[in-house]
Amino acid sequence: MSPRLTDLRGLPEDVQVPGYDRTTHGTGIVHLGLGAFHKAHQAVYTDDALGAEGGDWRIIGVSLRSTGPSEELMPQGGLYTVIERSVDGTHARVVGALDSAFALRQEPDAVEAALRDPATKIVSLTVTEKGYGIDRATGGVDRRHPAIAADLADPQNPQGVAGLLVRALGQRRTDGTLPFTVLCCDNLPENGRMLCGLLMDFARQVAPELSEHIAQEVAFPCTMVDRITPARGPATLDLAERLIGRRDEAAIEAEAFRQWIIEDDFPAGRPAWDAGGAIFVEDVRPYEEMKLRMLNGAHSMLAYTGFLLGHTFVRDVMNDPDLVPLIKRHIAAAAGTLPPMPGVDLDSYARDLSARFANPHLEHATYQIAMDGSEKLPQRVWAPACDARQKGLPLDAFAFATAAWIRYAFGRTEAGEAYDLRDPREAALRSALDGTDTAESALARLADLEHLMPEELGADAQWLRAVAVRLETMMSRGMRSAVKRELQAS
Ligand code: CS2
Repeated sequence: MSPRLTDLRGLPEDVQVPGYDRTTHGTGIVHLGLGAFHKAHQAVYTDDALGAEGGDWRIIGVSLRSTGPSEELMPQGGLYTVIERSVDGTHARVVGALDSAFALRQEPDAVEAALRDPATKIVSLTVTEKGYGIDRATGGVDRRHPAIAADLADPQNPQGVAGLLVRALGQRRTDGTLPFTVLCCDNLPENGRMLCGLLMDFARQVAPELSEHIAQEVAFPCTMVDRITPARGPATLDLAERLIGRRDEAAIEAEAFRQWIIEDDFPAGRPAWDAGGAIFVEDVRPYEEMKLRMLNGAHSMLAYTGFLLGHTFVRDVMNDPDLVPLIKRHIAAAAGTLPPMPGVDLDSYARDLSARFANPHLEHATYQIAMDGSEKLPQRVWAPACDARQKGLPLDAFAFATAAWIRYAFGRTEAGEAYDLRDPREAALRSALDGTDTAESALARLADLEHLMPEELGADAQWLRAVAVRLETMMSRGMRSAVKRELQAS
């Protein structure tokens, strides 16, 4: 076995390495949610920014729950490899932007100190949609969320995002330190504004004077983030070893494409992320809707449909001639709900998406994307369905995606094999569907679940019929028949 990656000496020439001396740059960012996506996205942009313009912007990464990332990264001094994979080839890049990595559960004091440190100018987050504990109906905290409940009960020992950030912002205020900018990088609509509302509501309940401070003094720029980054497969570490000649326990794989659109609102400064290709705009919303509805919406649709047809990876779905036209139809239907976007060619964006999904080198599991549907479908499928309704556009694509998700939520393959939904509302979904044997009753029970589907859709007979007809075919004749029928009708 090769020696472990601990420094940059003697790496093969074709491996890209940081274009700056790591030891001369201090930290300026704390990142919460140290998963593969952060390592493939914001950390890479920061690496580019450090190479181009320097600055004290290295990152302290924090995992809120797991200990894996810090155990992998700390022995490597924060270094890790991103293996970029596209049809044009495979390219290894060692990223130097991470300074250190902590597991909150093991080192809460180090995390507290990092968030309180005047050097920290930005706190960025990728904790997934379900990580925040937001009540989508009110925009405030969801008291049933485990971390919210724990942090409301014991705000001095926070475990979740709201608890950590509100305590740190309070400490900084007491210390006379300017607040950090909070940069949400999850696939949520108006993610910065959403997080601001969440923190204000949490503060109202534990330290009311802070709520106004957060509203007035803390910046929450919204962002659109994009890079397809599958969960690491068993072959990733061996591939990294072949490419860099070292053992890298923290290596990840991602597509070559990446995009980051950010509202430029960083009162305490920011890295030159534009050096890595990030685009700064005044209003992220059109880009975020484009991505959530076209990319993520199609992803969810193909994940449920593909999983039930026995396709393990997205690339397998893209090799199924029945599914490709339906995926393209979904992408086009999503595009139809968007306002015109000057300077953006939605047709070419759509074509690129199909090519990205078909990337033969990525093992992106349909089961991974299928996770957390109750948190994803509202912005990916139901928001565009509502807009399509209002514009008098066809609802078929959204109804098909919704039916596929409900079929998936029964938790059994067509061969009768049980699987976990891996959804924060798994128990509620399962008990709603338990014993239902008709599509109408399944849909009616889900439409009755609080804070799930928009009321507007639940009350629309045409929509309910469009979903139920498709679900009925999926339940009685199977997914392949439902797909064929859809193809004939479209
Ligand atoms: C995917 C996203 O897992 C999912 O739900 O749709 O993670 C997707 O790969 C990224 O948003 C791409 O930027």
